[in-house]
Amino acid sequence: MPNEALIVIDVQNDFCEGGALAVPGAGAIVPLVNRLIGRHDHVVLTQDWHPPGHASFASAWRDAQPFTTAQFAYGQQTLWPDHCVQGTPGADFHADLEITKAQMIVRKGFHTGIDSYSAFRENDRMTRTGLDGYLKARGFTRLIFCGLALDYCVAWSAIDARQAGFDVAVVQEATAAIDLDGSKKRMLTEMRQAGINLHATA
Ligand code: VGL
Ligand code: ZN
Repeated sequence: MPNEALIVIDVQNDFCEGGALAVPGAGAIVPLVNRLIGRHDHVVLTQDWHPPGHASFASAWRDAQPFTTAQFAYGQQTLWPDHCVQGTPGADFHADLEITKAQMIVRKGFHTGIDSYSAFRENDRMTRTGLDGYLKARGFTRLIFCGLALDYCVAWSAIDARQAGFDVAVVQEATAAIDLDGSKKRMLTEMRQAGINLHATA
């Protein structure tokens, strides 16, 4: 469909088995994501792309452990293990991901003091990545999401896409969740409430 784009979120080594922030079941979605890429004319990829010492890394804080939270200028923020550091193998796309067809690659999380789960707006909820302008300029009205992680970057991106006025579907089978403190159930509910179509299968 000419007005539809597939957005593949953060299918990077650090989120896959053996990576610094491995999401359970991540590797298994790659063939399904590739099948979706094969079926779409317009494909956008996103890449989590943090500088060393990024504020979302627990290691950047004194005595902090990953998977706890800290108070940032913009609010409560989860602290993560160091992951997807710019230019490192962990930040590369999964070796089997079919990236050739991608028309656009959006990098996010590069401001040292601000995390960015969403591909549209950083976690301060104010700094914009420019993706909605790009998609609207290209005439897309319907976005299909897949990738990692369902309950963080996929969910936040999909919800922001709805707020930007797009029709939105998430192909749940082609995602995997971190599920930290009930985040999977919570974000599935939030996505449904936002009017996002949650497809079970690819
Ligand atoms: C992500 C946590 C930290 C994601 C990125 O891609 O879902 N989650 N950075
Ligand atoms: Zn990150």
